Amino acid sequence: MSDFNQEVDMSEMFKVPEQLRAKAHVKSMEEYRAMYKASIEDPETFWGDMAREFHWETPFTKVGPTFNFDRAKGPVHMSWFDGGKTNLAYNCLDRNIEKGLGDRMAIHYECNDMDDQHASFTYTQVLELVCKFANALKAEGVTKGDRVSIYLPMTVELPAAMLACARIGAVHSVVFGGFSADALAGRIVDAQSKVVITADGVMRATKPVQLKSITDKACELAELQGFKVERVVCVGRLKGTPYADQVKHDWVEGRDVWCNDFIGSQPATCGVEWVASEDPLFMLYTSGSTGRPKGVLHTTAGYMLGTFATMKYVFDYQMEDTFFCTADCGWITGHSYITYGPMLNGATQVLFEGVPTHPEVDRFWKICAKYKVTTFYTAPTAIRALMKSGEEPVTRNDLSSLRLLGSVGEPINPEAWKWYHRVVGGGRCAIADTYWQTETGSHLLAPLVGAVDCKPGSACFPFFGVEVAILDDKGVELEGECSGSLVLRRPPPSMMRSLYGDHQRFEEAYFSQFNGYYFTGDGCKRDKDGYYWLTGRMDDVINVSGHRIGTAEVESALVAFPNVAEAAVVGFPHDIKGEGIYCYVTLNEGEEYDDALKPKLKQQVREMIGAFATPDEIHWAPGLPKTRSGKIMRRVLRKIALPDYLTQDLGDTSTLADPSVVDVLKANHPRAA
Ligand code: 6R9
Repeated sequence: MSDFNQEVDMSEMFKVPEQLRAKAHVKSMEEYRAMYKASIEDPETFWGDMAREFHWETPFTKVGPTFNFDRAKGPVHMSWFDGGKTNLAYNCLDRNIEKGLGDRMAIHYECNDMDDQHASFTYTQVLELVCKFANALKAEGVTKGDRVSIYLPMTVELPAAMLACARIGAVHSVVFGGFSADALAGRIVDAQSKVVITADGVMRATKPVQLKSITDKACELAELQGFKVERVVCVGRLKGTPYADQVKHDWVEGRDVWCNDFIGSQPATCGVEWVASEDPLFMLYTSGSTGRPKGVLHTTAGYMLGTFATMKYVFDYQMEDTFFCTADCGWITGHSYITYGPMLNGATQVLFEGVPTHPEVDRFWKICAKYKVTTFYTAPTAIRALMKSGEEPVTRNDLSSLRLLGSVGEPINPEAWKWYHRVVGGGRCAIADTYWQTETGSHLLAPLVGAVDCKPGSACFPFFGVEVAILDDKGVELEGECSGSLVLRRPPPSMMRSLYGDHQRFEEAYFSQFNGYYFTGDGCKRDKDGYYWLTGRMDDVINVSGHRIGTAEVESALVAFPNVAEAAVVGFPHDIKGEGIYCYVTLNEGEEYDDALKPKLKQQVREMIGAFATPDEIHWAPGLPKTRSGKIMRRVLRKIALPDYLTQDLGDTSTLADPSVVDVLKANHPRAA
């Protein structure tokens, strides 16, 4: 076992690398503190001045934040930069080109296969592609406020399609390419997207992903739910390549169009739809503790400032940098630190289509060496997986260009932090552990690498404009060294504004736990030096390889299987993935508990959610531990899911309706076999 979830040494400190401090935007703790103070006490100047670096078609009249987090005082709302009109795509592209960056590399596209046709795109070339896309969408009748679903692999068309939507004021809803037809259908129907942009397929390592055929199925499922997709735009990613025959899909005349035909004859310039600061930019579904995924809604100007500022200060972005974020644009990290944050800064970045282990376990490092990457951003799960292959795959590549390493998605265990620092960073790079959420749009906690000495495993301090507090169970703010629920007192600029089409659910999901605060769902400690340490989710959300999965979603996929009566899902510590998915399953009366069923149940979850949500373990549970009022006692289930379940203290089980179910669960434990 790694030291994940174990007690960590909260005093171990890594000093700011001096060569980094010399050039950094923020060079000392005093400077960080002064800027932080200004960002909270004088947002009008701090954020207003920063915002004026962008183009505003109509200047804002107030910086903000204007907000109410207290439901007792009326509906929860928040806004920034009221009165202003701007456009994200314009600020990412046209504005940089006007500044003379037109010939600068925006995107180095690195394909799945090493010998494929990698390509690089300048800012001017990205703008042309975006304009063609935008014109084609307009010709299709897509206008301001319409939703467009995007289900694409990591090719340049993905950020381009997002920016095209932004350019015309349409709202993009990107669905990660690992989601199943069911999941995609649900998201299309919820967003009411008449246009879906997909690809024929893509190779992930040596396996094809059937994106178009999954989209076809999703459209059928949507139609069964009463919603008709009118246009499917298909990027011919594998068309004409040696892999073309690996993908199989239908072609619906009148609905389907190849992307080349869709955008081919469109002009390479396109006017801009100026949108209000608070007009929606995108929605992105994420898992919560209950019910179906939530369509997190982000708006324009605040999101622009949040992603711009964190890219600049947390990654200490400098003109000569080359940035490589390994996330997929289907997750928030790809939205904020591929499509928007880097482009707003005029950065050069790598867009990687493949996986870290193809053709060999050193692919990330090969890419870093090839493009002389300076700033590398990945998830702890990837670091832990690559650690298993030892140091040689890293050290055989020239990684001397690296200066900053980022981490995101889950707590990074100190062991992985130190390996990342020593082996990948050669002991000379800064590490930025960035804590944030789909809901917050950009970093909440992170060290500013030129100013903050780091403690391995801590996300350090709040970013500018982020006012955090730690509350006890009663909702009282704790001072100094403490442990409790992490909340926000006020909205940073890039905070989500609502859940798409369901403001009441938004209030209940995030503002009902503690009056007057936004609840992150995470537990957090603050040590004696004021450093913040995330301790994991406090709700029924599990974090598998940095992917958020609601236990309720996996449960409803399982009970959709004909023989299943009931299911209860919990997380358990997993060496590589951080957490694994552990499912207790009760079959219908009279059904036989046959292990041959287990793979079928796992398949059911893959089909209803996606492969990344495949259960690790299925535990037959003829009975579940329930209280007399019928509530499943999850804390007992979490303990029985541990490898050392036999010696675990299950705590007080006297309120169980039938305490004997616990013995039955121990007796047929899958780990005992
Ligand atoms: C960006 C992203 C958000 C949840 C969040 C928390 C966990 C993310 C973390 C972290 C500890 C970090 N999380 N980063 N926990 N340290 N550096 O991952 O968004 O997919 O919405 O997940 O992930 O539990 O609440 P999202």
